Amino acid sequence: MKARIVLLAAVLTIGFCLPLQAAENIKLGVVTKPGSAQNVVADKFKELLEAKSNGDWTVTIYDSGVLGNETEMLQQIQMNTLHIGIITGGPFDTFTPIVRVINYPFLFKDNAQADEILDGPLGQEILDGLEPMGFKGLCFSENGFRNLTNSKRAVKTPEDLKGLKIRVMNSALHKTIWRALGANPTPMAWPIYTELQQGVIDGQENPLWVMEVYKFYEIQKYMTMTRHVYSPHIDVASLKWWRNLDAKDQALIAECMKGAAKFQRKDNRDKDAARIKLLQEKGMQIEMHPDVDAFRQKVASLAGSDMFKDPAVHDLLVKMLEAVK
Ligand code: EAX
Repeated sequence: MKARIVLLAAVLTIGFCLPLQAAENIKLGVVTKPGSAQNVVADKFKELLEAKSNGDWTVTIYDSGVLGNETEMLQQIQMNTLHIGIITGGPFDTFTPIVRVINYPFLFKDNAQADEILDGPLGQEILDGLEPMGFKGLCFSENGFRNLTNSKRAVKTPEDLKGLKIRVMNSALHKTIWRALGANPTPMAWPIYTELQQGVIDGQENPLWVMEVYKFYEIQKYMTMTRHVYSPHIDVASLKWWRNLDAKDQALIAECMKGAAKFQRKDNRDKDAARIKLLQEKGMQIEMHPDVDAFRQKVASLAGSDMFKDPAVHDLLVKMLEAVK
């Protein structure tokens, strides 16, 4: 009898000590709702990882801000209560000024250049630069080139921005950009439909998909194709969590996230032409050819400003500006 109890205890102990056989679950957060750029990345990542791991990994997506705004999700990732986030570049600004280098205005000429730089060594430097803050940067997917919308008037030159209250992301750089352009910037977390509807703010800036998915055409009459900032998502994992994974799992997760990012960037770009048509049909008045040079001149001295006073960040910006020439 005693021997049997000892045997049972031994079996139970071994059972509890063995590595988990059941699927491991990844908790992934996005602030946006289904159909959004971030959600396309999240859905594709889930599909790829669950298929390639033969079910050893499962992914649960928490979307529509159920975990809080993007700043709050980044804090959860730092604490490892959230494993992965697909987070817009802007809100990283409050964690580290290094991301200002990729949110720099009028940086990339086009999509191809954004891909080349962000998938190359400079992009990797930015991802590595997130580690001291507790983030494992996996790769970049995209929100896309940002454009201005507002409810008050057609905007073609920076002069037209005077007095307009424009919502910006929680990013000191974005606020500085819009102040330099002559608008009245108000930082605010996502989502912002109610604030636009109630007139707390006159306008906002985001890529085309946002105007469609969030139905901004209902409450924003004017759009200007400023393409002032190329806005990546940074796809990040909790560094604490990441360091406890074995190398094989790390490689698989990184590969699936890169695959998802690649898929999503193409998907987003393929849909842009149809979006412009749809937004026009919905009644938006779109300024296709604003005076981009005038906008560019207003922010030309930004590289020498306080935003880039950290020498390491400034050096990286100089390298970046050289690379995009
Ligand atoms: O994707 O806060 C913002 O303006 C972001 O672009 C938001 O995540 C929508």
